[in-house]
Amino acid sequence: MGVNQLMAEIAGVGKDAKRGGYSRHVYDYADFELRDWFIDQALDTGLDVHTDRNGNIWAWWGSPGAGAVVTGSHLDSVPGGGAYDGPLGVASALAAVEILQGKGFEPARPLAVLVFAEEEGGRFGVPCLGSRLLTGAIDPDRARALRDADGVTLAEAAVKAGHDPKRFGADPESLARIGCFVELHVEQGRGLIETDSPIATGSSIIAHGRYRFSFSGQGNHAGATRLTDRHDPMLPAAAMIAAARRSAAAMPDARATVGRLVPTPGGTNVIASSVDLWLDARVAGTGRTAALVEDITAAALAAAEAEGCALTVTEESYSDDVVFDETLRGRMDKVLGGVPALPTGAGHDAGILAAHVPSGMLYVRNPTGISHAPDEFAEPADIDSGAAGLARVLEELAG
Ligand code: HGY
Ligand code: MN
Ligand code: MN
Repeated sequence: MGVNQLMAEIAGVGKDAKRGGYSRHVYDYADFELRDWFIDQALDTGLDVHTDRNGNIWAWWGSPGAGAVVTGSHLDSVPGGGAYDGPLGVASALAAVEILQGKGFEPARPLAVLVFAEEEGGRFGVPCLGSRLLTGAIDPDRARALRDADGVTLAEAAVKAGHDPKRFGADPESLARIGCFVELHVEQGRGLIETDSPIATGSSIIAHGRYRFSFSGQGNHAGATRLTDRHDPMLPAAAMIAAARRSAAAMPDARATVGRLVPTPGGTNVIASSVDLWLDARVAGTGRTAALVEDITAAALAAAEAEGCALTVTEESYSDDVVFDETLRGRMDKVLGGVPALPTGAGHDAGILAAHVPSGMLYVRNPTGISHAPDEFAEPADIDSGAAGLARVLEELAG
């Protein structure tokens, strides 16, 4: 089945009527539906499927073995996300295998399609959770205890999904099978709009981290409490958001975002007792993300003190700069015919794997340049070019 048909099959799964776009999170109903869809498609394509101890799904063409050429991405989304971020890489991987099977290609080495769990961290807050667990980049006890917005732990959600969370953790045997990893992904910026190429390879990913800022003050009555008697955590929270933009603007090509803010108790006529907000900070260069966060934290602390509030800052995840394997990218380039090589500010499982195995990315043009929002888009013709390009890359690597 062609990649556009595969994408059409899942277009209705996990639609978010309230936010728009899609909300598909690990071990929720949409995830179950997408996992079942992927497994059915993979079995129809003659692949052998198994789910590893960390909830990542492997679909093998040939028996699992060392030196495997692995491709894939993720099926989960951010809240209210687009249709392509993640699923396009999975559908393109399935379509690329079918293209190769259709031309009678026989891989000379094992080949697998891999679907990672919870790449966005949309439910449990840590991005690339499945690939971090696989590679040992996160402590399994910490992972098991991660809680979603309803207080459900990853361990509880995994049990409900039929997995055994006691098995979470580094999986050196599975990791050792990967000879190289290539992830196809919708482009999440304007990099390909300014060129006339429908596809590109990935050159690098800038460092990025997530930090939880918790301001606490004194809950109180919105009408009966004079301004002079207040310790309102919303004030330093607002100051921190403005400081994030100010600090990032002062640092070349830095990015700082607060997209999630949760006041407690959250009443219209109530002065909040505490406010949690999450900073997404990204800038290339060793130590520069830390410097950016320090700058923002200093301003947040000063604002908290001025309002008689307290502040704690917790780093929830961090990924260093990634430069994708030059040799692998050269081999991709050879068969793709000199397409652009794009740096990106978006994190990927390929970025986590890059510390362990030669990894690369193949981007498909997004004419809107918008991602993590319902407007994310890719033209069907460019999507076909992506799957065809991925098939050529897999043929080159597994031939
Ligand atoms: O947030 C990111 O960069 C990726 O989409 N997980
Ligand atoms: Mn994403
Ligand atoms: Mn993604």
